[in-house]
Amino acid sequence: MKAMVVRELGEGWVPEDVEIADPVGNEVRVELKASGLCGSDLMEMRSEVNYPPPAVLGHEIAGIVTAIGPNVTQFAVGDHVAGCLVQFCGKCERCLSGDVGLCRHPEDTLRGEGEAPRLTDAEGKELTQGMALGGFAQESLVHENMLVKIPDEMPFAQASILGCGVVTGTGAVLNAAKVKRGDSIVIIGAGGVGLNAISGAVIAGASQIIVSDLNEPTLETAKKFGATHTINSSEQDLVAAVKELTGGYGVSAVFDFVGATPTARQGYDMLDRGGVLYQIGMAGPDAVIETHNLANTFDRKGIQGVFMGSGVPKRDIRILSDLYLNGRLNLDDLVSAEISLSEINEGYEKLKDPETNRVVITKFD
Ligand code: CXF
Ligand code: ZN
Repeated sequence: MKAMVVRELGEGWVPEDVEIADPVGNEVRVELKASGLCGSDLMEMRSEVNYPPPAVLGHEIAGIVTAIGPNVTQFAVGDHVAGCLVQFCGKCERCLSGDVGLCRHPEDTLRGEGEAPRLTDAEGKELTQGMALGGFAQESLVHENMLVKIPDEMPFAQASILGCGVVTGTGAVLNAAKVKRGDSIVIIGAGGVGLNAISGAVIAGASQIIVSDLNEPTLETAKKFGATHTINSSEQDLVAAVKELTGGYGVSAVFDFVGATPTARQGYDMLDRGGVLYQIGMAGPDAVIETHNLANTFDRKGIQGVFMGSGVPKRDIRILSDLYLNGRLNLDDLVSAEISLSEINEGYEKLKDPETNRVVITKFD
């Protein structure tokens, strides 16, 4: 099959002929119909920490099941599926209590030492499968725990983005913070992930959905998704503006999709008593803020990290598909461009434009 491979760190993607194995155990082979370009793959392309080259990256996938391993119970050939990078065993105490994102044995979704690799290059050498999905290719071989059946009516491009940006943004609001009707919240950063937090807040019935960003076109898109107030933080003092909009109190939840020290600081400082700052954006080890004991105790303020929406992707992706099909979740405006597999490098260039939310591969020839 054709795949776009990262051969050298930071050198982008090159087309190659790649061998994909037949499914064993609980593996499912999927003919890809859509694969989204996420910022994390760009980060991984430049870093050898998690998925050293040569590697097939790509982790926002949707497609059709073409083969199943002998132990697969949840899928049949012909099923339409979407993927999610959360790896979970389904058997440990964390999984059994529903917190699959904190699974004790995520490696159970991979092939073991000594087993033939899932992906090999033309010389028979192993290729790293990015995030256990390897979506920048014509096909993907995935553990069934990382797939969700989606309705046949669900368009593949929209389905592919559910498993990363959409579960992450909506899940922060609906799973982690459990925003309620009437709440006042702030979303910092309204890119392809933050926009989904706006959708989540609309679904939850929040009264004030205050969105801050540095880009005017992004703030216009935020309004389209349901922001009730927008603040350009390059022009205004964000904390003062939020306090003014909330009668001086501040908000019960702030969702920081940037995660840098200045946004975390602002986020914490605009919390109402009892409020929580949810950190979703990953800004690296230098992003640190100081909090004070009396604010955390007397004022009951806090900080909570959120990863991949802190939910159950298999449940959440189904719910999100239904919401989309019933006209209650805007995915169409997230898909800013559809490209072919060979255009990944250009696709990432396009993503730099603040008016581009998500770019999705939908042509695989
Ligand atoms: C990522 C964030 C960085 C670690 C891997 C998962 N989430 C989505 O792209
Ligand atoms: Zn992603």
